[in-house]
Amino acid sequence: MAEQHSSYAFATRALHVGQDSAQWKSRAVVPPIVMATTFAQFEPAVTARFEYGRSGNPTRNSLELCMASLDKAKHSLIFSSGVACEVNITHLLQAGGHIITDTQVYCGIDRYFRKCASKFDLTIDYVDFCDLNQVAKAAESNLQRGSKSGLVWLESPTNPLLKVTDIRAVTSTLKNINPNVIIAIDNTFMSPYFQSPLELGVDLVMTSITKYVNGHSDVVMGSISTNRTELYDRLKYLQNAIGAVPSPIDCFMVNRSIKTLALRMEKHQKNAMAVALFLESHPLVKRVLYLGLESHPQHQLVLKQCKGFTGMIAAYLEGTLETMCKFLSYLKIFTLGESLGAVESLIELPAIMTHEMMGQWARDKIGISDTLVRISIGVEDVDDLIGDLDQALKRSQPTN
Ligand code: P1T
Repeated sequence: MAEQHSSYAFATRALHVGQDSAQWKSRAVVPPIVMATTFAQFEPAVTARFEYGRSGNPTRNSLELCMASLDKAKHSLIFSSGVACEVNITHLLQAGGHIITDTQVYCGIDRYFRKCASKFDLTIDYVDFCDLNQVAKAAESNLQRGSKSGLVWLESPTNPLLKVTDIRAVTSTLKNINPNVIIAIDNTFMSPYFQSPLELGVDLVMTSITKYVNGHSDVVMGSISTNRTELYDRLKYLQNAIGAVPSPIDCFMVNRSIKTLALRMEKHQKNAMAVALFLESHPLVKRVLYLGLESHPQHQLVLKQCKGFTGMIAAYLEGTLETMCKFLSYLKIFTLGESLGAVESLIELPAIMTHEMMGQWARDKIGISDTLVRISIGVEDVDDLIGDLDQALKRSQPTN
């Protein structure tokens, strides 16, 4: 399938776009792993297509075409991690530039903004993207500073508390105030299967491919998709200049995984819905956050702007940090570990694992307490998952 935006549906595009066997002399049905770091030129500066592995690679190109199609974008670039995408996007700014992001932005993204980008005299405003007045105020202060090309970094839903931004409302508020502002969104939790932010006014969609898109806990990678060719050209230049490119083997792995993205996302969601309902009715669970539950504060917004609820759950349990540690140690199927979006179910305690680096004060401010667990629901048999959670909850009670 040569064209990126065929009339075919998601699952068909995931299987075929960029994977066309006619592009290879061998007519290989699977994109080959092209390990060459350099490509022979016909004469000086006359190439078949690729010249050097940092600036482009055939195995990577297959994935870029596929990811662009799934994100409904003209262009996509694949990087060596999700964070590498953030670094390259931040390099679109001039020194002295201005970033607006959410108070709940994933701390691994915020670490680069706060600890590294700030060294280049970039300032960061934290707002609650659910409050359009705050958004407008930050955009105006960005303009007053003379910063014409500020960057806005959205994340919806957020990691780990699943706060949802009204993407259309925020992008139109921002663009009305400053049409030059660059709006990027972290689409990692939804994947292109459940959310298409380019249709909602966003300029750049970043995805940590490490999570759902690869989905097998064996590749670290990221992508940026866009319909704005001038931003794509600048990012392609930056990618080559900065050098954070993935290996062809990793691209091969994701070319393979992406074919089952639709299947996996459906199963993640189905399992997660059942687990969320189980947890919500469990006496030892104080509160469950899941996009598919009517009790989620932004469930209606999710129905409006997303195509599904994904596989991520956050839950506040009864007890203390000690109870949580016991509960986690009793689980048999769930793997205690960082990361998410994998075929195997993962569970973690953000306060002392993924979000420890935020510090207690910042965690308390947004509600990441010691008794919050984050669960990434995999594609196992759901009765086994529920049974495992049930036995571990019962055993971890203080009376036992
Ligand atoms: O790990 P990397 O591919 O660089 O992606 C970073 C990243 C970006 N955005 C979101 C929403 C993320 O969750 C992550 C990575 N997160 C974890 C490793 C985690 O356990 O939350």
